[in-house]
Amino acid sequence: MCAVIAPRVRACALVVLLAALTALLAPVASAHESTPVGVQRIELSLGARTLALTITAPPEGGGRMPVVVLPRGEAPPGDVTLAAVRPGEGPATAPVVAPGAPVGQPHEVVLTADGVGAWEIAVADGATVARIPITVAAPAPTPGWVWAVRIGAVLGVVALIAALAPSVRQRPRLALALGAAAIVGLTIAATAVATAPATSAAATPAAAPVDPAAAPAGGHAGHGGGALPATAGTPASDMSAMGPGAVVVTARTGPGAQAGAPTDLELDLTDGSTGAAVDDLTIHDDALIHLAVIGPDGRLAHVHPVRIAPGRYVVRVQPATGGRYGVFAEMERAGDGGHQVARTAFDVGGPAAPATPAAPGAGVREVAGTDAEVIAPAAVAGRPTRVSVAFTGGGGAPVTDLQGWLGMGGHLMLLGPGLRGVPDPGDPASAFGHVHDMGAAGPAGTYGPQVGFDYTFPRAGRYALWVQVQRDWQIITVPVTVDVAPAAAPTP
Ligand SMILES: [Cu+2]
Repeated sequence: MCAVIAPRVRACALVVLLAALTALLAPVASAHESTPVGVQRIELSLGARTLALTITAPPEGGGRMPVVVLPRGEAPPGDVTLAAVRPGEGPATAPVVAPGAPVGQPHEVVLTADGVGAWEIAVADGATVARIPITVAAPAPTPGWVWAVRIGAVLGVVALIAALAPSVRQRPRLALALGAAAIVGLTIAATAVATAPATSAAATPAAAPVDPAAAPAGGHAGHGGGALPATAGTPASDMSAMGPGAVVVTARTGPGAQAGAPTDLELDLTDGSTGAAVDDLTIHDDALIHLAVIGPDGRLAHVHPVRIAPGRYVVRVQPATGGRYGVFAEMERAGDGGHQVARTAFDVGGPAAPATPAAPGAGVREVAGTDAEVIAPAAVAGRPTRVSVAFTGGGGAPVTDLQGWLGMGGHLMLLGPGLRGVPDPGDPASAFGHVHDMGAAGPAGTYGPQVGFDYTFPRAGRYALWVQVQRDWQIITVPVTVDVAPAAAPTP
C-alpha cells in the first residue's frame, strides 16, 4: 500500500526504514557482548609459601589473562614467576615476576594465552613449577536467530530502497511487490528478535571485577567448578558412557623423611577403573585438591598441593614426630565424577610422638592471640549436632575481622574413632569429614565473632575436630575433642 499511495510513500517508507535499521543494528550490538570472561580463585601450597591466585580467563579465542597473586600464610622471601604455556612446551612469552611477599598484598601480572585449547599457568618458585590447567574456548558460532535478523533486515531495507526509486514508483505493480518483500523481510527480522532465546544476551556475561584482597561472598560456595574452564587436558578414560571413576591416591615422601624436617610429599592420582592417570580435576572451593595431613600427634595440616604434571601433585609438609600420617584428598572430577575423598598414608622416621593428650572439648582456650570459646552440646550418634566457636580478642572484644578462606567463613575437619575407639589417622576405620560454616559475611565482608558447623556424627566414640578460620592472612586452627554417645536403642 505504501508504494501505491504516492503522497504517503515517503513517510511510510521512512518508518519502515527506521524499523529496519533498528532491527539490523540491535542483534549486532548484543552479539558483541558475548565475550566470555570467567574469574576463578585457586589456592596453591607452593614449597614453603601459600599463594592465592585470582585468574581472569582470556576471551573466547584467546588473549590477555590477568592473574592477581596474593601471598598469605608464612610467606618466605623471594619472588615467583608466572607464564602461560602450552602443555609440554616452554613459555609462550617471557615469564613475569611477582613478589612472593609480603602477605596480604596483591600483585597483578598479565599473561597472554593466545590461542584456543589447552594451556597451563606455570607458577615457579625456583624449585617447583606448579601447572594450573586452563582451557581457552573457541568463539561460539553465531546463533541462527541472529542470522535471521540480519538476512530479514537486509532484504527489507534493500527492497524498500528499490521500491522508492523514482523509476519503480512509476510502475505500481513492481513497487507493490517490492513493498511486500520489504514487509516480509522486516517481519522475519522482527519475529527473530521477538523469539530469540531470552538468555542469548546474558549467556556469556562479563565477569564482575573481583577484589582478590576482599573476603569472598558469604555462604557456601558449593562444589561447582566456577567460570574458568579449569580441567586438565586428558580424561583418564572415555567418560561419555560411564562417567569418571573413583580416584586412587598414592603418596610418596622424599627418601628418609624424618621428623622435624620438611619433606616434599608427592601424590599420584589414578583412576580406580582404568588405572590411567587422573588429570581432569576441576577447581572446587578454590583448589584442585584439598589435602588434610593428620599426624600421630593429632596435628592437622590443611594444604593445597600443586599440579606438577598430569595426574601428579606435590606439597611440602613438615612432620613434627615420627609415625604414620593419614592423608585425605578431597577433589572433584570433570563430568559426573562428583566430590570424592581418597585416603592414603605415609610413614615418617624419627621418635614417635609421646602419648598426646586429647584436645579440650567445650570451653575457652587461647589460640593465636585470641580466646576461642567452643560451644558443643552433648553429641549423640546419628543426630545433627552444631559445633560453634566464638572468638574474642584483647579486652574481651568480639573478633569480627575473620577473613573468608576458600569461599567460606570457616572450615571444620574431623577424624572419627578407629578400631581402638580413638581417632587414628592411619586406620581406615576412622571416618574423615570436612564441613563448612554456612553463615554469610558481615557488611564489611568479614566474618565473626562466631562460626558454626552442623554435622551428624555417624557413630559413637571419640572424634578429633579442627576448626579453621583466617585472620590477618594467617590460618587459626582450633583443635577440639568431642565424645559422641551411642544412639538410644529404639523403643519397641
Ligand atoms: Cu582446602
